[in-house]
Amino acid sequence: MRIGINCYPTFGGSGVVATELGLELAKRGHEIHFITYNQPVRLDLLSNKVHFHEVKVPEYPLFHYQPYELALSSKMVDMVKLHKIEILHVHYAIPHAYAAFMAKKMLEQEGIYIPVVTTLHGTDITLVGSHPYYKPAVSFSINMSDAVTSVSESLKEDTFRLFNIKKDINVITNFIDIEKYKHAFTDCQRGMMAPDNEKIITHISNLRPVKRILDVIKIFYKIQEKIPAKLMLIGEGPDKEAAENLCDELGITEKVVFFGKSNEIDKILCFSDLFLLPSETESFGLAALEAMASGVPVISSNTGGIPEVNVHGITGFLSDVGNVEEMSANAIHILSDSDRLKQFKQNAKERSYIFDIHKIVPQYEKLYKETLEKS
Ligand code: GMT
Repeated sequence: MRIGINCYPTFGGSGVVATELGLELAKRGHEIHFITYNQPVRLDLLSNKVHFHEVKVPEYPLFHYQPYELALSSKMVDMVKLHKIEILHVHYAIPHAYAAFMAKKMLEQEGIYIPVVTTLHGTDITLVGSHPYYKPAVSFSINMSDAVTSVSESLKEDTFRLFNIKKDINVITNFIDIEKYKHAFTDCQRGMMAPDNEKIITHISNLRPVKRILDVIKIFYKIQEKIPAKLMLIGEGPDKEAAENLCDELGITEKVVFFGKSNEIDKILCFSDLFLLPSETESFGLAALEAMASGVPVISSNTGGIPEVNVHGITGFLSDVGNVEEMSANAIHILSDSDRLKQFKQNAKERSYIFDIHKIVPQYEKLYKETLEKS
């Protein structure tokens, strides 16, 4: 199949999932066309099967807001015609599903039919999409998609609860390439990060309010009171400064490393003992899955789709959002006994296998085929 993929080309989970999906589909013989405003961060391999088409938005002083959707839908039209793309798969409804619908309508005028698959990722539904200013357009573009997928059961339920959706929603979970995480802990050069007696706690996110970074710091503060530990924070975002200030206030600045954005999270996860994800809401929690695939247990909130990934008492522990006391007690429980820690690490790794890329990507292929057959 010739498949057009549109996503945010950034470090966020939806862009990562879209990119990894495209690369795997290419390995399986499909021709993939990424249509995005930058080359996606994890797209390091262009080939005769993987193409990147940049959406350019010319600046014009008249516009207070530059019309990105217009440029995107025009680029979709041009690329579908030029490369004979058969199906468009857009990740994150806003504004991609809307732009794809416009492209589809423009192409129809020229006698070309292109089905659109929309994958809902989370905040496009729960935080941003359900805002009254966007809701009618988001509802409309989901209903107009030829097929809709969500990354968890929880997100599917949220979508039906928050929008008037008349379409079926297929749950196709996020995934990871298990092969990439197959390394022994001894390869990790852990000693560069911390002495043997210190535990390494990790958090990876875009440091936005929804991630509750201050809870991450508070949980870590309580852990390090009982167990020698370091905190590795990976990512950039608006709450970074508040996190730095809290570390300073609590006197733990020397124990916290702010890494910034990284393309090598598997290397950082490799020497981690515990992952923290106390988010306010999370449709899936790809970062938690990536941690688990590296054999890192997860202390998380029990919100959204996280319980579909992290299993309470097996791969980590789940608590109510904001329950920092319980989260730190659970973290200390795991970290304080080396046999217990070993068992949780093993459980986390084993659990991640059910989300292996080779099990999930065929579900998208099947959906594309069915959608094309219906059209
Ligand atoms: O978490 C974010 O703020 C980024 C966002 C995105 O669109 O990249 O992540 C969402 O999609 C990921 C991939 O499907 C999910 O793993 C995240 O749970 C989801 N984030 C939220 O729901 C907050």
